Amino acid sequence: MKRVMRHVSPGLAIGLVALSVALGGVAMAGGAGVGASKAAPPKLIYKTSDGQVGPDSVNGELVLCGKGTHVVGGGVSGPGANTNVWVVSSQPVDSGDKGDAPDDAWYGFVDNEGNSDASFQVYAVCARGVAATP
Ligand SMILES: [Ca+2]
Repeated sequence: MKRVMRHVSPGLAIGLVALSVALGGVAMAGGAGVGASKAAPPKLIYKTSDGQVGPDSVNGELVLCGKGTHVVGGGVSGPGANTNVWVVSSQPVDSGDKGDAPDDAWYGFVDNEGNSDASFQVYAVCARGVAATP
């Protein structure tokens, strides 16, 4: 598998979430114009899942957004001091809702090349009140 990021710090993971939320806000704001309805702003819901990965192993965590919501951002946070854990994948995915758009969950996958157990967290920022486009 191809490595996407190296040594992800909690600050970077939070930054990725913030960027995703910001971009989502731009996309939502771009849809509003003259004559747009005064619908309530989307409600953001933050979800996390804790994972463990053993030495010389890989593991992933899936965070589901839930019915009636869409994923608008997410990220992975690893052990900051453990430089042997790599984020392999951090992405929105489809997880069995209607349709196959990758819009209802966030998946994070890590590779531990060290010789001790490590923990990681996967975050999903979900929104109610937004429509997904294919
Ligand atoms: Ca989906």
